[in-house]
Amino acid sequence: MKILLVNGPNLNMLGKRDPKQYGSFTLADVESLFTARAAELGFEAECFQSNHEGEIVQKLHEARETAAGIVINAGAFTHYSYAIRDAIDVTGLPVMEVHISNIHERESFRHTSVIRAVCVGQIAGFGINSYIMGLDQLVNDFILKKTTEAKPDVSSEQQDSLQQCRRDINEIDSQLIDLFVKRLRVSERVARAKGESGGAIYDAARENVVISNARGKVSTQDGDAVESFMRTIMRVSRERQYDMLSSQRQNQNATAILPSVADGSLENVKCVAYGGKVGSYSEKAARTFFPEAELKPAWSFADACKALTEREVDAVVLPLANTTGGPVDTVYQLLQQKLFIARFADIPVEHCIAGLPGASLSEIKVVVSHPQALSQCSNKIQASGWNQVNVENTAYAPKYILEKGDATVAAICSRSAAEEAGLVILESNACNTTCNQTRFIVVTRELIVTPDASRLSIIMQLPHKQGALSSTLDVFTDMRLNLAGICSQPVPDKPWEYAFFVDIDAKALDSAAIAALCQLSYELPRLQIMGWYGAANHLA
Ligand code: CA2
Repeated sequence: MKILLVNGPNLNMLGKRDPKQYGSFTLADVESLFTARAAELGFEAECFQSNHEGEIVQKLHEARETAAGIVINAGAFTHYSYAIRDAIDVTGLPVMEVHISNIHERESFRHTSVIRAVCVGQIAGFGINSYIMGLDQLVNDFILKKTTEAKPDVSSEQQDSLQQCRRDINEIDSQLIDLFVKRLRVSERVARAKGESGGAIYDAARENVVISNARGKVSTQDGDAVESFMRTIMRVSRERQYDMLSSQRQNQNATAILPSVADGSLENVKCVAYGGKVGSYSEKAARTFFPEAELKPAWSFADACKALTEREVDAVVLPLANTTGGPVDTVYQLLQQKLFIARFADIPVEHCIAGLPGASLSEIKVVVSHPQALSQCSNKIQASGWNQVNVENTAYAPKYILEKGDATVAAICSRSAAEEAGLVILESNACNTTCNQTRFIVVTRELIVTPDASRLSIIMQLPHKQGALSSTLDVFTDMRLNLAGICSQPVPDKPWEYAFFVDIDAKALDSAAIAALCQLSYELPRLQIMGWYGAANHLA
């Protein structure tokens, strides 16, 4: 089986002039390398070069009968010869377009290839290797695969028209891409103008006019598709504009509160509040975060936050979520005040069942704990048919048991809280899973961004309109940002309104994340930065 290599005008001059652009290898070098590689792949190469359009057209026609595929560097004909384009098309063979130089980085007339849509691919910019890469790709993906792949159950006529459809789509895509890039350039000019005048990037009224004009141009049947297309184009264009503005740190709302360098630290935290009492999981977490600090127990999570806002303590440690029980709703509610997350740690949690001395597991009728701990042990509770009593914190459960003095009532709490109260452990780990973990956070009054920050947490409130959540999430996708988590919580005092808590994987002051913040701060009714923080293993 033969592979034809076609080189177009002036390529016979390779190695004789212009080595900067085309290297110092000659056409003979190209042809012998190509022939050797084709032989390795099990094909015979036929090499052809001409400076004349008609001769190239003629050669392509002949290849219909003689070759299994073609690699072509059509030289400058690439950019304007419809005759060569049509000749490639009539071969019906897989044809790979190659170029020595990267035509997309050169003069603009070289950016267009009129043969691209009738070729299976284009490889440009790898010097003499473009020929080899093109050959490998052609053989492996379009000749060998085709012969080994089971033929789909469609007639050859259908195959032809499918191929034609694909070519048409390739051609249309390449026009769309050119136009879209042109549009992006104009958007950049708009951003520069708005940067100078301070004008808003998002202009809902203008976008609605664009949408209704677009709808007006097409039939009702295509209206929705055209609207979605235009909205996507406008969103991506806005993203480019916000990116430009945020990199100049101009004209921003949310990003104005961000420091320009991430050099914050928790070094000055001397006094820390936590919800619960000595022996609680929160105390253990607070100790993990701050081995040297003075720790102050508070009756509730809300009291701990009050101590922070009233400047009685420098930080608060709170449980945010659990791997079995999910989000700790009260903490999410508290975070909606202007408080910030400065660190997190995931701490394994094992709840035990503890009773009065002399109690036995088989006689227990009621268990007492925080609702989160009860839900983390729900399998055991349901299987045993126990009634449940809620208390404010797992660490308060032992006190409840002591005060009740009833051997049929047991606490679900940490081993240390049980032992401290003098209770006996009736069962060591009553959790539904053996890998139960709680995420604890350090909360501060100010935003502290440490250099090792890896997670950005925000609260967003969305407009009440169709597609609001998905188009907001698209901003993160477009900025190549990974969402580590999202959950919704009711907004206090606003019935049936919800705030979305979003965790984003982003290194401290990452520029894509800043651009996203800049954009969302303009486009959403509310955007609050909750923190840009790292894990607790290295406390700064
Ligand atoms: O980069 C390529 O391979 C090109 O196809 C080369 C063409 C050019 O018109 C295309 O835009 C890109 C030109 C080949 C000219 O070759 C010369 C070789 C040596 C000295 C002068 C020209």
